[in-house]
Amino acid sequence: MVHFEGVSLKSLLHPKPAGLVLQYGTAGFRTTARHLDHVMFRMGLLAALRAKKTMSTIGVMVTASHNPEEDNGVKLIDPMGEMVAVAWESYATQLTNAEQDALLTTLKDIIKQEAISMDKKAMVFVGRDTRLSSEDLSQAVLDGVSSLGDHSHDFGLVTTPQLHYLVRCQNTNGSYGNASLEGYYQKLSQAFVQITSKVNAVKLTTDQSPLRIDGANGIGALKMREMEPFLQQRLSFNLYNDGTSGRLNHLCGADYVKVQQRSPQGVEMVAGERCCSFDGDADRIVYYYHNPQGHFHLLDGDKIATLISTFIKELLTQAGLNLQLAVVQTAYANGSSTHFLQNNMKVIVECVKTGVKHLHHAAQKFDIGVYFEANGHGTVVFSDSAEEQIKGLAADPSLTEDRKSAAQMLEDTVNLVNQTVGDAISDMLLIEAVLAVRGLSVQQWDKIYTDLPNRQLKVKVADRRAIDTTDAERRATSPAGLQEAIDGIVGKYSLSRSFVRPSGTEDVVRVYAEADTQANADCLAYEVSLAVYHLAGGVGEEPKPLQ
Ligand code: G16
Repeated sequence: MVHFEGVSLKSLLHPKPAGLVLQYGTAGFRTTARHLDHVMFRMGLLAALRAKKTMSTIGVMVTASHNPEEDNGVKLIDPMGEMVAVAWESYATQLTNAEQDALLTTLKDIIKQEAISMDKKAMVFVGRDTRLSSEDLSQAVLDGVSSLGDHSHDFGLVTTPQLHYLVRCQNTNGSYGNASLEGYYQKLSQAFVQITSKVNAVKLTTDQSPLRIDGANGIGALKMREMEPFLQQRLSFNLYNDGTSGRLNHLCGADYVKVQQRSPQGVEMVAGERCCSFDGDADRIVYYYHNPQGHFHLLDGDKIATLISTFIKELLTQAGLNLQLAVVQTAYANGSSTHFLQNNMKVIVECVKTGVKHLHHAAQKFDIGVYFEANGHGTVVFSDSAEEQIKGLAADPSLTEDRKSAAQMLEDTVNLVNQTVGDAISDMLLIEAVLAVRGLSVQQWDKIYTDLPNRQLKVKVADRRAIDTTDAERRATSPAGLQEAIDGIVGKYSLSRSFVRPSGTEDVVRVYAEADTQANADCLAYEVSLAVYHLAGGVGEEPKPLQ
């Protein structure tokens, strides 16, 4: 029996600021941490309901990922480790925005609509990032779960993808791995050691310098330190921005490096040597290096998707496995990457809306779906049948050495990948393994294709919901006249493309532009920003041309 009066009483300890309305965004709720206590309590309630409904363990991660330190947020994790089902996002919004006196009615409505049996106890896994506000906020989640009489396990400081992994392990009786951090480190390290142990024979030609890892002053560096002993010295790396001094995501981290197109502060750059940056909760990664002239070169999610899908495609051919491989991107994917994947690699490419939840589901339609957002958020998903075929082949004693070694490397790749969600640590290990096996330096990887110059900007508007989009966010349907204005501006530049969309994690409109030269991409982005500012209710200073 649930004592709803108890829920009501406990909720008074996590009061909702009257009138505050929040929207479930690209990856959950995200705003200033001051406004999130009631949201966390209520997400604890919702996670418990979801756990009862699915009769599985559900995850709640307290993080605002790439946002500044003063923000926070929450991501809900479904039984197989994926983002919570879209249908439940509206329940999350209803529950979050219900005024205090309507909370119980809203809760009971959800229970009724979903026909949830309240008899059985549920289990919720909770994790948090390193933000100062995260400890109290995760306590609010735990309060929400316990107020319904349900159980929780607090994993404390974890990366977002680690919590996704733990949830999946728990719900698959260990067949995906052991539901512990040690299990995570062991699974990934073992696969990495297996793949790279074959490398000496293949002749290692990749640059021998240690990998420089920028931890964004977040959780990633902490977890790399924990993982280091498991890697058996197969990966030489140095950690920077490890959270011991600088501010989270400030002038560092994957988002800063990608958007600013420059190396982070605090990382010692040596020409030709490879570096990578995680974001605040370690679910994104980008690589980069400086050339001998000191110019910055970025290898973003598109380059990562190309490297990984080429590797898998070659292994499939070598193993003689006929599996359908596809790459899923968003509108932010550089035009050159899409062109290369479709025309040179001849793989299926799909474009979907921003948000890993969209990419993940699109990728699941194929035997092997490689999905990456340009910002470095992505992974690979293998269908059950693909996994079975790979495992079966790897164990087939009648195979030639060549086919057997390809099948075994595919099997190790399956184990190295965190299939639940984009994972900076798992992606990094896979990239390092591919570079080692293929004997590629970061410069050789970079040369696979040349990015079109591009620029991303943000515009502040009174209400970002004024912008609506269609065609996987590539065209704006409102406000009136905006798309026509963008078309007119784009028409003035060569090899150009631009789109705008409301961010689901920050209170801004995002502008993306690409063109034949950096100067043109910058002008295009500026002109489109100006159109957004004037047609969509810009606030504050008018956008200025880039220097
Ligand atoms: C989240 C999502 C990503 C998305 C990013 C930016 O990343 O998980 O899929 O690309 O936000 O979204 P938006 O452009 O809507 O602000 P993270 O790493 O911040 O959780």
